Parts: sequence; C-alpha cells; structure tokens
Amino acid sequence: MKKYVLASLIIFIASLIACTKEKEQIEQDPTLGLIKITEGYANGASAKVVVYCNNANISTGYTRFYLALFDSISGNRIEDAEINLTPKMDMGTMTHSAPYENPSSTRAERHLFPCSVTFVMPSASGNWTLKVDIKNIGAGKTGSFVFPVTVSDPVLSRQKSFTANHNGAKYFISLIEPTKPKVGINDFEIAIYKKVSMMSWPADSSLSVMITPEMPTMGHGSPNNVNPIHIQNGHYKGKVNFTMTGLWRLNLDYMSGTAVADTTQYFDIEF
Ligand SMILES: [Cu+2]
Repeated sequence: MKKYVLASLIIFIASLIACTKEKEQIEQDPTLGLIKITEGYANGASAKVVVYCNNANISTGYTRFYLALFDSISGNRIEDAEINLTPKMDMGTMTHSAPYENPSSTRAERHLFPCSVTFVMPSASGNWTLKVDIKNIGAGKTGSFVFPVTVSDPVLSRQKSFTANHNGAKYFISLIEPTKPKVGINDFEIAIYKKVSMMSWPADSSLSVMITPEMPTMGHGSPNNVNPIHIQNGHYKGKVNFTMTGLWRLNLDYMSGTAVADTTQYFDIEF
C-alpha cells in the first residue's frame, strides 16, 4: 500500500514538472525580432533595465523602445511600473528635448513596456541621452537610468518640420507607416508634434492632413488614397496606394480649419 502511494506521488510530481515545462515552451520570447540596445540599473528602484528597439541603428524620426524590467536582486521580471521618459539633446550652447510617448499602462504588455521617442536631429548636431524614471510599484521604490543614444539620418528622411503659416508655430511630422511598402494599398500613419518650448513637444491633433502621392520621375499619381485622420495622441492614420514599385513622393498638405498651415513638406519612399 505504501509503495502504491509513493508511486502515485512520484507520477503526480513528474506530471507537474512536465506541465510547467510545457507552459514555458508555449510562451514565446517577447523580445523575439527585437534588438537589445543597452542595459543598466535604475539605482533606487531596485530595477535592472534592458532596452530593446526594432532596429540596431537608430534614425531620426519616430523610434519605438521596449523596456524589460527585472528585480536587481532576484532577477524576477517587474510587471508593474510607472515609467517616465526624458529625451535630451545637448548641443553645447543649448539643450532641448523631443517628442516622446510614455508606456500607456503601468502594467507590462507581454513582459515589456512599449514607449517611443521622436529624434528630431541626428547625433552629428549634439549628444542625445534618454532618461528613464522608474517607479517600481511592487517595491514602492523609484530611481532612474540614463543612457546615450546615437542617432543617424537615413537616406530618405522620415522626419520633417515646418513653421506653420496660420500661427507661426513649429510642427514636427514623423512618418510611421508604411515600414514595409508594397504594391497596392498600404497603411499610412504619421504623428504630429508641436514645439511649444525647448523642453515641451506635445502631440497635436488640431491639423487636418491631405495626402497626394506622385511618382516624380514618371509624372503620375495614384487613385484611392485615404487622407489620414487623427486617431489619438497625435497619430493620424489613412491609406496610400502604390500602383507600382519605384520612387514615390507623398505630398502632404496641412490645414488648420480653412487656413493653410503648410504645403511644402513631403516624404519620399522607394521600394
Ligand atoms: Cu538638437
């Protein structure tokens, strides 16, 4: 009888172990396809911060970051944290910030905290740093991690700015989609930010946007484009139709009500 109980106990424990192993295998690595940029400690918050991006090379424009947080002693993941970003560029004679988006929730999404910074200049003009202030909610501790970021200009710019005709304010436009352009209808997304001061670059939803694609070398456009409209946090979404491969110029006209804000800016996309 004792032997029987012992045997069932062993089987029970073995199946438990098998179960947890299976669970670990089913859950995909949340950083799959991402590139680790750097890591360090947020002193005071008892947190190790590991920073991921979609690309190894960071370019001017809208850049997504994914932060993984770990307890600095146990190594366990931190899933609840309040995170505040401060991008800063030191240009020697002056310092300025840039548009950014903090994680939308204090709860990690698949173990990561997604956020973004829009780098408005390349590192050739100065030194970028990104400060990450962390409130480790479980531990009730706060601290920060600062790291340098090297930003280069891509061949075809995904970051434009203009001084608006209607109010003289400076607006910054980031091209977000398409990231993988194809022949046919593509998702189109931009984010608009307004420079209020050196340190304040809030999202702007006040403009309406008209998109007119053309192939400059061939003198034609495309039908069935959808003007981007404001969704949230300065993000505007629409559709762009590429009827063939090659170099496309996406002309963008910005209006404030019936007043013209700007008609000079465009994005070039080649595929
Ligand atoms: Cu600068």
